[in-house]
Amino acid sequence: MENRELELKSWQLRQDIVDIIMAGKGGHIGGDMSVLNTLLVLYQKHLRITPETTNDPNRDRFVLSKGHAMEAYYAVLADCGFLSLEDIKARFSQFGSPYIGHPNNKLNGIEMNSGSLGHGLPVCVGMALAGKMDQRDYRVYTVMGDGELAEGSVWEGAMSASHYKLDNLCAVVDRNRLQISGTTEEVMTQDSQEERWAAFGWHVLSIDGNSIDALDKAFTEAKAFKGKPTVIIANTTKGYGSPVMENKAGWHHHLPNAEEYQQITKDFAERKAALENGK
Ligand SMILES: Cc1ncc(C[n+]2csc(CCOP(=O)(O)OP(=O)(O)O)c2C)c(N)n1
Ligand SMILES: [Mg+2]
Repeated sequence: MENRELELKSWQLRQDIVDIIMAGKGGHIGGDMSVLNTLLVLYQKHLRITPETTNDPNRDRFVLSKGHAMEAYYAVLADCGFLSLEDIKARFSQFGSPYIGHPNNKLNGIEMNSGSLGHGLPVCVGMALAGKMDQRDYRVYTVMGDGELAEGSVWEGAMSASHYKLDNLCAVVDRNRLQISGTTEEVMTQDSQEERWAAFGWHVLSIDGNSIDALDKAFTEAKAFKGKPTVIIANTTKGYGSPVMENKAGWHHHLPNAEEYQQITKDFAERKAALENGK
């Protein structure tokens, strides 16, 4: 699929995310919006996995380490045919439903349960190392939040990945500069993530993480780079897509009211129309 088509699709998927959240009466809307384009580009253009190959030992592996962004992951999995959007909307967050607010590996296409932050990268290091030992050519991807990087286990994983020269591993940091209770710089200083990952022996790419073209290029570069794992620092906007929610810590987890819902829907439709009109 061409990147321009993906741009258009992303506005539809943003609406799907908001509709899932409305149906379930709440969700992690801010981090869904910042990570959506990363998931979309990965699933549509780079990850070698289909709904029919989720148990194939040669499949690429993906772990959403910032598991709270599940509504964005549902929208992408449904778009790629792993799950049914209608079914998700009908049962999201209901008692006994498999469609919970974090990744559930009983669902087709979900590699690992997550939600407790700090676990995705260490597990992916194991998967990538196993791939090398078994001489398989699959690749392993994970996406972390920037607040998540306060977890010590992330850095244990980071140092093992470079020690074992896991160039089949690519981590993305959703650098939206907010976490649950404020800015990352207030809660736990982070700058510069680029320097920190380089010091841990990683190949570092720092990009505009809202841009589909930039994400596509970065995943291509990561694949070609040999000898070190790659981290993509995706500089994003929490709540991306509507000023109602952009860069607002209070929208980390939120249920839009009727007025907010209308405005967000209108903003998405306008952004999509502007793209279609070539603006
Ligand atoms: C181990 C652990 N501690 C605390 C939480 C609660 N929690 C859920 S989301 C979140 C903030 C995460 O911020 P960030 O990683 O920046 O995510 P994003 O901004 O992308 O939503 C926290 C603290 C958790 N899920 N796991
Ligand atoms: Mg964040």
